[in-house]
Amino acid sequence: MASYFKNIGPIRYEGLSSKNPLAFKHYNPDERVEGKTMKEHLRFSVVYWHTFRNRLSDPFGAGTAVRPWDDGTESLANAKRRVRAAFEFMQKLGAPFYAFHDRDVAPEGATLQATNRNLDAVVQVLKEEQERTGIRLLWGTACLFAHPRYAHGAATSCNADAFAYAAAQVKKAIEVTHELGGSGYVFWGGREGYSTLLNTDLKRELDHLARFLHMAVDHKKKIGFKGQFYIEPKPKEPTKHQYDSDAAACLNFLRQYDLLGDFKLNVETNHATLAGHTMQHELETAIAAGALGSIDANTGDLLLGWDTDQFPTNVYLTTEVMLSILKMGGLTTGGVNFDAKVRRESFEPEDLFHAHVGGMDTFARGLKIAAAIRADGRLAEFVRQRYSSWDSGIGARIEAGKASFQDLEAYILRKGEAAPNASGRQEFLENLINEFIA
Ligand code: XLS
Ligand code: NI
Ligand code: NI
Repeated sequence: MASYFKNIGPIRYEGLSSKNPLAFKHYNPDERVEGKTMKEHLRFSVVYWHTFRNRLSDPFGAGTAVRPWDDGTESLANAKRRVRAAFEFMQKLGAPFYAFHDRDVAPEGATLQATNRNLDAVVQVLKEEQERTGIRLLWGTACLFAHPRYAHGAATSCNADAFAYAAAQVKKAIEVTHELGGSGYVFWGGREGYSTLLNTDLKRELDHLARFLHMAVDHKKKIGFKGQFYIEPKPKEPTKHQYDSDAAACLNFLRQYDLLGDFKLNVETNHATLAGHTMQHELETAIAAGALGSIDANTGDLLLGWDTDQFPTNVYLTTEVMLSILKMGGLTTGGVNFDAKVRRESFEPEDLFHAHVGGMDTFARGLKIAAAIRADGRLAEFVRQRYSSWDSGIGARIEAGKASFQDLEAYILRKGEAAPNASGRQEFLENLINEFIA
């Protein structure tokens, strides 16, 4: 079989003393943390779109990516060769999962039939490569934002035909995800939003989106697909406002339209930033609703106001993420999916390895640090203590629903003044975290 990364061997764990840039210093797949291996905890996933389709262009200049296996054409032969290159890359990296959009893997044809035939042909190659390598599909999705027919949106388009086309496309994308044994399917509403409310019937569009998702759930059941459905929140870009603007907005939408039982959230770091939140805020919001499913692991640049999708390198960030995920009890169907791209200046194939090795090591460090913080116990104990007034007495009665406003008035009249507050000790806690990061 042809090799597309001849100069690069399998990436191995060499530990902290290694100076080999293409080795893991922290990610040791078989090392156990809190009773599971790192591989089981982190469930790393490579995204097809940024890693194998992104030419690294920007609004000011052409693509710079050097990808010797890709002849730049939309031919089926090129698409199939790309699959081989992708699986060689993922196997050498040791990533157990990948994710794709339908249009990332196979070219569009002149008709939907022709497009679906192309997709089926490439899916056969994906299947072969999955079997050969043991790499699995974390989730599939449909690209409902690139084609001009979706200019006004897909499930929220003013044009019913665009909605119908999107439904046909998603039907097929769910079917191929099922065929490939995917553990999930993502809905990211790239153009499900508006540019101006002057031309937008917001209520009608939201109703349509809900109708679309209900049809997706029906189809999922019909074909027996057991994977998890996710919604991926993002506030803007490409639209001015997207309906799935953040975790809270998604949860409200899902609850309002009776979809919460069938969806979880796929939370992305850079989207949290664009929404004016921290990743930790988004994760905790999803977890509080029992709805965190998976994460798109990347990071933005605070000086650039768009979705720069950089690889995560900040250990503080990954520590916070892993603290939340461990507290939740770990990922099940989801994973740590690197929805991230190398910079335009990092155009060589080797850069794809550096980027992923760095992201994986940063998450492995975050995992180990979070586990150490949990084993130490002081952070959790502080939070437990902080809420101890709710464990007995009046607090316990309120929590149990056994107190009315009248009871609480009588209680305070009897007592005179509330018990004094204790310090929140934010700085102490920040220092505590740094003790483990150092
Ligand atoms: C774009 C989104 C997208 C989804 C998949 O900003 O992150 O890549 O993850 O459609
Ligand atoms: Ni994403
Ligand atoms: Ni994104």
